[in-house]
Amino acid sequence: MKQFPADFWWGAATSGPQSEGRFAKKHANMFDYWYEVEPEAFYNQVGPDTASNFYNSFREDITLMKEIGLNSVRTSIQWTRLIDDLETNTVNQAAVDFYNQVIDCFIENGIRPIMNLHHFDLPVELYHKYGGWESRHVVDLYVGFAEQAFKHFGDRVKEWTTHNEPMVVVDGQYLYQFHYPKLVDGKKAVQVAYHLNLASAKAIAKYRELGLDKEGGRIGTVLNLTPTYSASEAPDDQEAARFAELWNNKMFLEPAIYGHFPAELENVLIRDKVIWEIAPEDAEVFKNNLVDFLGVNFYHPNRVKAPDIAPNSVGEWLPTRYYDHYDMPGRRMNIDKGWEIYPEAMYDIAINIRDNYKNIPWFVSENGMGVSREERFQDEVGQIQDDYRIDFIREHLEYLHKGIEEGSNCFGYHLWTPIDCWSWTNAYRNRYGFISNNIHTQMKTIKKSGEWFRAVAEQNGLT
Ligand code: BGP
Repeated sequence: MKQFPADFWWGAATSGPQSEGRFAKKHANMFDYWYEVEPEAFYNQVGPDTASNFYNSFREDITLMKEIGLNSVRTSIQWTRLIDDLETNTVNQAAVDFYNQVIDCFIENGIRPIMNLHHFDLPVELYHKYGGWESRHVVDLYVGFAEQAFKHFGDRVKEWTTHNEPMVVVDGQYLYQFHYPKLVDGKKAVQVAYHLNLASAKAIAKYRELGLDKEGGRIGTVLNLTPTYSASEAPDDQEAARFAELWNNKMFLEPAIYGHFPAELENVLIRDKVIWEIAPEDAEVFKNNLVDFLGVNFYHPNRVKAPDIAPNSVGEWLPTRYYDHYDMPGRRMNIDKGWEIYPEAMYDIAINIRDNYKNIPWFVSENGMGVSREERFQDEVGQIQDDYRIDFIREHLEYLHKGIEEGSNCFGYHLWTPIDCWSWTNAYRNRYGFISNNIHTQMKTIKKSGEWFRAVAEQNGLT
């Protein structure tokens, strides 16, 4: 038996925009809007309007989550739902009532609610008016939203996270065109990365100003800590990996945990004339507002090699002038999603945090396997026999366990996701849940992995 630490979080994660549906929501977020103007950008033209209907079915959904043994669940509070006036940050009473009921329902069912504040769901008005995260003003508006969330729900929600995968906003919106508005603008990308970091630090400051940390509350952030592996030992590949690690991971990790940006990264950005604009007081804000804990989303490793082009041979500044992706021959793949499967990385992450990031308390805030057309794995009574998911989770937990045994301070594991939910442009193509969701009938059924996970949670370990 591989035993996990006492009080280990066995859970799953979702987000407001991916589960609730747009019901009774006053504002549109970036995705709501994008779907309105370009529905064909979404798989099968399925948008976020219904999602998994959590707004209407949260009681039944939470009962199912309890049934599969989850002791903790992360979701997010939607800025576009909670706030009525985006400039003055007045709250919407129906939203306050809704989130109160959700939080109370989780607690009544013995599930610890972890609330995130921003999961790619900026109000689109703030993009159109100010350029969204390009603007310092939007940082302050976000802190105002965070303050309202803390004030209304901080008495019962004891763990908060400021962002989910902020790097995806930088990549998707400003570099690689997979999220609206699909820009390619390195300079803006750099500024947005800075502001997202600043927003996190300022929200943490607000949390502490309200004294919620003194009432047993903790605040952190969720990063997609995708470890970088170099294609070879050759110096130019090693150099590429070094920059990829700085750009993709350390740009968010170091401010969160050390209160400043990596000097090496700043030097490159200065040299390339794309360095962010700052205000003199920011350094203190970063220094004084470190995270209490870290959430780590891990799906696949990032393998890189030296780029084919010379860094100075291209016009527009893009971080990929310093590295290229590398498809390792013989790698194990989840073909449906197109991601490499590499559970060993779980151990590497654990040791990296132990040795380089103060051994800060952390949890796996997302891990999972997206599989399409899962109906093909239904048995005669209609239950999805997702043995591949069980194997996937087990292997990742084994490597995580090894890291914990060697002293890494990990306190939980959350699968993406409790109930199959809507996922950005992929909509419902890839299913990740312990519980399946028929999007035509909204009928929800526990998969084999849900039953398996319940046993793991009960035993607090793997047999
Ligand atoms: C993560 C996001 C989640 C979820 C997941 C699966 O990066 O934090 O919100 O979407 O990826 O992604 P997809 O459905 O695109 O396979």
